[in-house]
Amino acid sequence: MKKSVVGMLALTAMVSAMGSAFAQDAAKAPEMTAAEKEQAKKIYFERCAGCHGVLRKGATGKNLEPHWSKKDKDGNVTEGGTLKLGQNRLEKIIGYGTDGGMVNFDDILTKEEISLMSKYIQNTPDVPPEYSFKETLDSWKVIVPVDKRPTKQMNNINLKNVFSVTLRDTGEVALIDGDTKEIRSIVKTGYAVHISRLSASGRYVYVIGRDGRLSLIDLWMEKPAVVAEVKIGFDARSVDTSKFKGFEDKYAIAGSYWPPQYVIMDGDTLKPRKVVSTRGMTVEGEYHPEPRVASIVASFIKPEWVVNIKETGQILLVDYSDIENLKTTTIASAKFLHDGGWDASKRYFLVAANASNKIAAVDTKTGKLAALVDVAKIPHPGRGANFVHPKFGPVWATGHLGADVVTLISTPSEDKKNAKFKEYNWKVVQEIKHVPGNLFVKTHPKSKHLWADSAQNSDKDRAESVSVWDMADLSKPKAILNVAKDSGMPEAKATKRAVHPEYSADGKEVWISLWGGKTDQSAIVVYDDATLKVKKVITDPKMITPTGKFNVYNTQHDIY
Ligand code: DHE
Repeated sequence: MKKSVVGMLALTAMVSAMGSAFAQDAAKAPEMTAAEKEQAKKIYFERCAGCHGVLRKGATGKNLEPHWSKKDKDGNVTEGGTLKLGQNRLEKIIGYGTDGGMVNFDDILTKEEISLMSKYIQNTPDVPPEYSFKETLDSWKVIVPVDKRPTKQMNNINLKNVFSVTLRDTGEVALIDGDTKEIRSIVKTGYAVHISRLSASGRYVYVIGRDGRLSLIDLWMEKPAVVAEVKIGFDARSVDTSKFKGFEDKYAIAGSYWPPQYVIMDGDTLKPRKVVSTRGMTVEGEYHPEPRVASIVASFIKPEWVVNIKETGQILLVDYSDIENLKTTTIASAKFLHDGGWDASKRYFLVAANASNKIAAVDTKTGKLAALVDVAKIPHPGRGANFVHPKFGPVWATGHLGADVVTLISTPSEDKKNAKFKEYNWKVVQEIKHVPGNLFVKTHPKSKHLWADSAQNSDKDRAESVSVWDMADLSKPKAILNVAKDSGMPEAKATKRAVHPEYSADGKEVWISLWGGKTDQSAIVVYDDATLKVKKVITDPKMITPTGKFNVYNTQHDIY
């Protein structure tokens, strides 16, 4: 046979082998109707994309691409993609969760939905559309123009002690008077608001929905209401405002998960000014198509925002003093940046690189990485907690989703009386025994207590409880409070997760959300921080799935 014919045959054989391999994989991916795909796409966005990514490349959660594989150093495949896992295994993982930190979805999704999602993730992910500056601008709405807004506070609410409470599944935020515990207003917002942040003056609350809708609430109105809105992307988690002297209430910035970009806006109207993409190289030098914007925080010492890019592990210091000629410092840390908070001096921002099991600390004074601290599995601090440890001096605390500890990291202090603790700086000085599934830790400068939830723990009793330590004796919790029982609400089969401790402005009360099912009435249980006794249970038929609660004063001043 002629050489070229042999070559042709070999090529044909290779193409047909490839074809059949693809055909085989394609055949293995379960078929779905257009309607099933649409339904699954919606559930994926609402429940899965946050951890696994829109393109399913993984971050906090595992990679969910059909053909993905993980190899060891010798090239042997150690883990396969969703096609390799197959329908039965996927249904079990989604239903019952994993030891790796994935929660069980059998009380959130029906059996049919779990089966549907298992099919969906064996199919190739769709790439959602981009979202331009023009589209952002077109979505912008001013509901009450600045000159039609009050010039002074028109209500009798103590604006230093309001709580902006996410009602996750109704797409609303409840503004609750911290003094009287009355719901003063419920405003319509984007879907599943993630966080509320305050303007430097404390007048405006900014809330960002998972669907990218950013709403601006004016607390001075007789009944606080939304005065402006803009859609900054399709999927979002973070927002903050300009807090440096001379820029108070001037700008807002919101970060998007999809498309991966951030938007700078005018602070009092949300008029979009600039969209900046975050696509680029990871700290390991690989291109990533979906580097999502995780936490954003405003510096008090410079006209800068700290913008944490999840998949690339790059921390951006975005200088907003001249947004037309935007200057950005890019600091390499570790992949999978997520949530974080300031140290007590507000010079260092500590952010969890959660799936890298590290905490990155950035020095916002020098614009450099101060430390990359190895910690236990999947740190999840929320904003963390600052206090003075009896033996190690100033520390910042983080909880963990994947480990049974609360980690204390020593932080620098310019106060001479703390000079003796310098040798501990940026070291893990203690791991306090807790349980896995901790989402948020919290304390207050006026409190003696450290609070930690265990909302994602697989045990119902623990998921419904919070632990409280006396900071003078961290050897064991002073109390484990079963918030569900303390609420006096009827028992339910579904877990009511006790989540997100938040202090009142005076540091005397701790508010915990009891996050029940979508159709259950939930509650906020208010504890007296000194006695650990229930002071008030805030319930209302309108109180559906409360999650994050943001005391406006503590949020405005980053007190935690
Ligand atoms: Fe959050 C903070 C992302 C799941 C409640 N969450 C944050 C931040 C990010 C983030 C990036 C930091 C914002 C900042 O400070 O600028 N959260 C994500 C996710 O990607 C994830 C893992 C999955 C998802 O699909 O969203 C996720 N988060 C949850 C929840 O399931 C929680 C408990 C309830 C909910 O809203 O769905 C939840 N996240 C919160 C809260 C904060 C938060 C209450 C703010 C903590 C604070 O005290 O500031």
